[in-house]
Amino acid sequence: MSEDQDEIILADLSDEELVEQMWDDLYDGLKEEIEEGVNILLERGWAPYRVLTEALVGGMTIVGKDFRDGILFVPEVLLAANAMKGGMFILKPLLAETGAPRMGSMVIGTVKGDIHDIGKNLVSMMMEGAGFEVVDLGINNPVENYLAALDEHKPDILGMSALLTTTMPYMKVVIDTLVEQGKRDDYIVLVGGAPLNEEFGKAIGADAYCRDAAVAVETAKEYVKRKHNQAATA
Ligand code: B1M
Repeated sequence: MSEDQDEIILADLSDEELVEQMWDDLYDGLKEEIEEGVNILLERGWAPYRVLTEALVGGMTIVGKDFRDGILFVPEVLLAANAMKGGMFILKPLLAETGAPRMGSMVIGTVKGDIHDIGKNLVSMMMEGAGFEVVDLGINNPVENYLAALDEHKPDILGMSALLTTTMPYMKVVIDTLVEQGKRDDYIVLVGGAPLNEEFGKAIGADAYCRDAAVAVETAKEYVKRKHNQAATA
């Protein structure tokens, strides 16, 4: 960045200016500045979720547009992702500290061929904050990983993430395998990721498509409640 950038004192900026500066800093992959900005907003009384959505996800949306348009390339986007993760690391314990009662459990992972994990990590963080126990399988998961984790942890929910149009069909491979093995109805299957939509979720046999992490939490709560009610009346 230019020398002007070095002279900016983040703490002197208004909230609005600071958020815009953080979008620039995320774009430039400046992890320390992002961490500083997150801490300043928290000190000013911003709720962790607001910092996450407005300052971090807002910045990543701009990166995504320029990545799509060929203005940014993989190395720059990796730096932006690293800066975003720095900010998320600060927010993670705060989002988890809600003291929410235990709601249920979830195994989640990004599907085979896909290494995008920021959205999945966000979903994991928010689910933990809402009282769910989360087993995160990481990225690039073949069907065998999901099956092994489901057998081991016996969660209420299976969550899958995909960010590429080329990897999202793999979610159907996982669901079809569960059907073949007679295990599909043992789990609530929730799917998410930028290229998905509700129609796709239905077409592959998922219980629900979740647009974002907040929707994932609400959907998970609703389905777990429904499952427990069914068990109680059975
Ligand atoms: Co990637 N990439 N990328 N990338 N990348 C996208 C996805 C893309 C849309 C960019 C673009 O062209 N505009 C495009 C996909 C096009 C398509 O298929 N339609 C793309 C491409 C093409 C690629 C490569 C092929 C580029 C290349 O190599 N030429 C390559 C593929 C690598 C691979 O996976 N095999 C690639 C690589 C990368 C990086 C490694 C550089 C980096 C990932 C770093 C990382 O994740 N650690 C990266 C990034 C950062 C992006 C963008 C810019 C940002 C993704 C992100 O983190 N968003 C992205 C553009 C975009 O999405 N606008 C792009 C922020 C995050 C909070 O949102 O992930 O959508 P999101 O998650 C949301 C919801 O979707 C939902 O909740 C989350 C939180 O609210 N959600 C779930 C997500 N998962 C869920 C699971 C659930 C529920 C909800 O389960 C219950």
